[in-house]
Amino acid sequence: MDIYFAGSIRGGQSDVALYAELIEMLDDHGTVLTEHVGNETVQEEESQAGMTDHDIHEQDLTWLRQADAVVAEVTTPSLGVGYEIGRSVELGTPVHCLYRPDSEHGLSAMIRGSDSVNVVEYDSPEEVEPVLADFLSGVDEA
Ligand code: 6IA
Repeated sequence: MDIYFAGSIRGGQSDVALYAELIEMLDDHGTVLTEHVGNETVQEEESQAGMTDHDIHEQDLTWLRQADAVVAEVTTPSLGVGYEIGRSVELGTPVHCLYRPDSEHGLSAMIRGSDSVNVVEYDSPEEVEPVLADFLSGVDEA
């Protein structure tokens, strides 16, 4: 199963270590297409590789079309993550959003209010592991 993990990059990388933990967890259930989201130096690496914003957008859309499931950590607000969630909904890909309610940022009504998006509130990665396992086994059986 191909899993697209979405997490903030230019929106702010203060949760990057948590993204890396979640990606490691998701690796047990399939192939994570977007492991770079958990890498603190992604911005330097991709500009060194000569990738333009257009290249990044096209590559990410190719992966979104390929993905069987999308998991988005939405606690740090990110335009890119919101856009990816919207595109996934249009593609009909199942989406789980993970949100930590103790955050200083409220969750957008466009995410919490969408019938096509599941929002899971959690405090620690250990707590969310069984929820992700359930979600992904449901996708696998569909
Ligand atoms: O608006 P944001 O940057 O916070 O959007 C983050 C989301 O957009 C992530 O879930 C990624 O899937 C996608 N994304 C944004 N930037 C990149 C990127 N490199 N590489 C791959 N996916 C990305 C940025 C490097 C650039 C500064 C040269």
